[in-house]
Formats: sequence, C-alpha cells, structure tokens
Amino acid sequence: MATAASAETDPRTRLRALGLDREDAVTMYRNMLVTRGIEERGHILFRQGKIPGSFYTGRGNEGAAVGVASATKPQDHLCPLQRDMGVHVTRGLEPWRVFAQYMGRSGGPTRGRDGNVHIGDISLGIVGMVSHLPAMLPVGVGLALSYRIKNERDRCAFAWCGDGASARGDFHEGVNLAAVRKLPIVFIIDNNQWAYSTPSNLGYATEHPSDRAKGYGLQNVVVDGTDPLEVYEAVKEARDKAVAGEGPTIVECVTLRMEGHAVHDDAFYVPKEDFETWAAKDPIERTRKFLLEAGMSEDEDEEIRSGVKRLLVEQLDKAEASPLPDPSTATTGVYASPEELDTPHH
Ligand SMILES: Cc1ncc(C[n+]2csc(CCOP(=O)(O)OP(=O)(O)O)c2C)c(N)n1
Repeated sequence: MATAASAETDPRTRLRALGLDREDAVTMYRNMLVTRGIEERGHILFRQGKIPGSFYTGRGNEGAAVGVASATKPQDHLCPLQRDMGVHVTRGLEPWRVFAQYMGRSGGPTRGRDGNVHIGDISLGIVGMVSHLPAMLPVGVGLALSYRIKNERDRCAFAWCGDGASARGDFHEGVNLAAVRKLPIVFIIDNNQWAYSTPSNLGYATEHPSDRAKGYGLQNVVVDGTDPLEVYEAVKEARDKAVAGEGPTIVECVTLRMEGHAVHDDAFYVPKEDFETWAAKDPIERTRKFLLEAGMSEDEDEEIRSGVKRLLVEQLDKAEASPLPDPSTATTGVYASPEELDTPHH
C-alpha cells in the first residue's frame, strides 16, 4: 500500500509541487462550499415536504468528491454515488438542476423520472447511478473496456463505492476484470467508516478495505479524504498510470459521515465522540485554513462565501420555477427504442 505525501509543507510550495496555483485551490474550496450549500438547502426542502422519498447527503465527503473530480479530464466518464455531490458540482452541473432533481421537476437531469439523488448528466461525462451497491462499479469497468476496444488513449473511467459495498461480489468481479485487462480505470472507495449502522470492524478484516487490492494484483493508496489536495494528488497519479496502460489503482479516501445514513436515520449508534472528532476535521474548515495560510484574506473568504449564498438563492428560485413533468410523458426517454439499439454491436 502506498500512502500519499504529507500535507505539512508550506501551502504555496505544496500547490506548486502539484502543478496548481492558488486560484485552483480557491476553485476547489468554492466547489466544496457549493456542494455543502446544495445539501443544506436540500435538508430544508425535505422538511418543507418538497422532496419525495428519503434524502441522502455527503456531509464530510466534500473534499474527497471535489479532489477526485478535479483530477479528471473532460473526456473521462465518472460513476459517482449519493455521497459525491462535489463530483457533479466540479464537473459543472448547475445547482438549480440538482434542486430540480431533488423535487422531481422537469429541469432535473432525469426530468423527474428517477430518485432524488440518482443524478447523472452524460454530457458532463457522468453516468446516473442506480441504488444497488456497488452496481455502478462494473459499469465503470465496461466504460474502460470500451476505451480499450475503441483505442481511445487518453480516456479514463472512475467508479466509486463505499467501504460496506466493497465487500460485495460486484466489487470483486469488476476489480478483477479491470486488473486482468489492465483497463484505464481508477476505483475510489469512500471509506466513511460506517455502512449504515455497520462499523468498519464488521465490514472487512484487513486494515483498510482497499488492502484487498493485493489479491487482484493491484496497488492501493489510502489518503485523508478530508484534504482535497491529498486526494487530487493520488488520483492524478492513478489516472496517469491507468491511461499509460499500467493498470487500475484503488484510491481509498478516508472520510467522515457527519450525518446519519440518510435523513430518516438519527445515527443513534454512532458514538457521540466520533461526531466531535469529525467536526474538528471538517474538510471545508480545513481547506479554508489552508487557503488563509496560502494568502487568502478573511475579506476574500467572506466574498467567496457570500457569492456562493447568492448563487444558491438564485438557483433555488430557478428550480422552483421548473414545472413538474407532464404525466402523459412519464415513459418518454425511459426505454431505449429498437432504432437506438440498432448498433453494430447489437
Ligand atoms: C445491493 C444492495 N444492498 C443493500 C442496499 C441498501 N443500502 C443502501 S446504502 C447501504 C450501506 C452502504 O454502505 P457503504 O457502502 O459503506 O456506503 P455509505 O452509505 O457509507 O456511503 C445499504 C446497505 C443497497 N443499496 N444495495
């Protein structure tokens, strides 16, 4: 197992070593703020009865999601999960479309036809998720296999799962095929230390869930998922390796689940001290401190934060103005037509 470089260097030197400048780090910080802001407003919408079904967020996972997505290229395909709102934000999904999706409106990426967090926009390279875990992981492997077949060289797939889901058969089948064929894919395990109410010690017998990489002949890297730059560095390296034909890497981001599993879960089973420890490691606060050390002023920070607030107010208004879909079109675009399936493969 490799571990990523320590975060204790001078902020400016660290950014330079990563090939980034302060503006890049500010963009990551802003994306993390937008991510959290979207999900905080989601909680309010839920309490207002505007979100049908349950509601999931990734509070504590913003640094990991934004860090990974910042290391992807526009031509890549990504299969993120419900903890990874930062991926959608970083790839450019406008927040009003997320709010519209939450509320089942026609402006959401699935136009009101799928669950409130089943978000994907293929024009941004993001494949919408299904709930079965980790069913999207073999989908990512299929995308990587298609690049190989089509000889698309600088293209990489990214597939996510949680620590709990990494114990399932689809994980084994997907990772094994990708390893055997040395496919251009990076696997991300968001290890938020809980699988619903199941703690890590009942989920895997290795020190880290990604340590199983050895069994597939792969490398794994364990990074602090509350530090977007550490995540960025590990994923950039993994991507470079994957597209050079050197095989996939499992990048494990150790993150925090700062809320219950979903809005219906008060997390009574999580020791109170854990929430206190997690609050002290909040990825947003951590990134803010890093930027202050890198030269961002308190005024600049205030300007960024109020800009995000203004943006989200405006975006929420736009989503509220988006109508519910016309019921007579409920099945439009849901099933592929025989013409659409008439590809050389079929
Ligand atoms: C095949 C399958 N079984 C059960 C579930 C129900 N379920 C949803 S989330 C979850 C826990 C997943 O834990 P983990 O993979 O660690 O991800 P986290 O929720 O912590 O992000 C379970 C059991 C599911 N979605 N899919």
